Amino acid sequence: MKALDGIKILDFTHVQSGPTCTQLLAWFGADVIKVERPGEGDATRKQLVDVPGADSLYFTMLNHNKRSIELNPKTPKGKEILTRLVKSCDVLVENFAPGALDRMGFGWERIQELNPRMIMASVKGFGPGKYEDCKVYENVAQCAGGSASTTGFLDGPPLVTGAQIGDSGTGLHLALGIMTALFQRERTGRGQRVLAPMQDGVLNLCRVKLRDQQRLEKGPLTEYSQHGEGIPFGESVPRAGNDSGGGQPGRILKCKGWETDPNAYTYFITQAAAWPKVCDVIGKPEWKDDPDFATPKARLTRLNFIFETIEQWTMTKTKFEVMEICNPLDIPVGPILSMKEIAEDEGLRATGTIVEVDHPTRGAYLSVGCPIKFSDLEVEVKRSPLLGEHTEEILRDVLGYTENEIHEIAGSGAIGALPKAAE
Ligand code: CAO
Repeated sequence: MKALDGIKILDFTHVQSGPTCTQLLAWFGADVIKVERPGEGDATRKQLVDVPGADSLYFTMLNHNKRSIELNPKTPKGKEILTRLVKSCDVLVENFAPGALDRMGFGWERIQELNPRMIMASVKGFGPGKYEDCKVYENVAQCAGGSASTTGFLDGPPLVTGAQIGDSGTGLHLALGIMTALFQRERTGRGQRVLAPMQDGVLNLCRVKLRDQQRLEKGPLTEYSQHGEGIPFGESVPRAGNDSGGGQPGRILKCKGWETDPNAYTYFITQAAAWPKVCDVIGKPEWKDDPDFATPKARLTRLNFIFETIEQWTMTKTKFEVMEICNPLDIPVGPILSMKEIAEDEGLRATGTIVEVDHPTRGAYLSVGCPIKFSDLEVEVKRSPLLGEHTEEILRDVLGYTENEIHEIAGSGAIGALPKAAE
């Protein structure tokens, strides 16, 4: 028994934002039917290819546990099939460019007519307004949502982050919106539209920076290191390097081996409660009673000097030794883990967050499993579908077409050639 058993998702998503959302729903037990353009499929199948002829990791890592149907809803027969799918599914999820679904003849009004219980969930780059018609990718969302202007160093240009907060972040927002709409439908019997604009999702994740924007209007942001360096603030929240975003000062510090290992660093937080232990560990017990260092307020103007001194200590230890020494003392630190270290991490493998998945054309590959853990819901990560692998099965078992009708459909151009059975 899975939480979303019996829920059918008509998955019109592609690239990253939408597929992350429907992958989560599939992990929670929904039957996710991914509709793909005949002969081509989701463009990511052929992007960043590492094994010639096989679906790319970009595709496989975002489309686990789904079924794939090849379908062109722009043909008359394709429209008939899509109409039947809309009538038999609970949620339609899409992240096409604005207007694409309307051009197919399946806008919100038509969907409601066909199935008033349907939830229609969309990712778009922007919400209603002057940019609503724009096509948007990850980095555009990071820039328009306030992330890039607040990421990077004070003396450098805006930076985008490696975490896909615009795509995967918005996919998460949309999944929460869908679950909420499903819950509401239990009470009202009605479906509704759910929209997760990428700009809004990124801004939601940058909430603390809008907090700081308003604080800045009242005076300098004293916890930002530029304050201690005597650099005046401008009108907007500045880029703050690796400063901690909260009230507990923190920095990334070099560890043993940093000269050759680009990831021999630790994040080190000087949480007020742990300060006396920090002083002992780094060999500065006298700082505990020194008025220049004893209080958080006194430390604020000396953060650069304090962290330089702590770094003299961290440079004598590996990032893992820093963790082993500081953790028992409740000093919050964290090693900078490389993707190689994460891929090999036994703990993440044991919890199923890193999983090895087998695939008929590409062989075994690593993926990120479900990052949310439940006590009463087991998530099994199954490989992504081959293009059109389930076309016949869906036409027959979900929509009730007969074998003869399926062969007729195959000749109509609505589904392309009938796929071979997959392993
Ligand atoms: N059969 C036939 N046609 C299909 C089809 C199918 N199964 N699936 C899609 N198409 C058609 C669409 O109808 C559309 O045609 P028209 O423009 O003629 O109406 C066409 O394919 C292209 O769709 P698109 O504009 O969505 O795709 P794109 O590659 O040009 O743009 C993207 C990609 C991501 C920029 C755009 O979809 C977008 O802005 N989406 C919303 C924001 C978003 O999700 N961005 C994140 C992207 S990364 O996660």
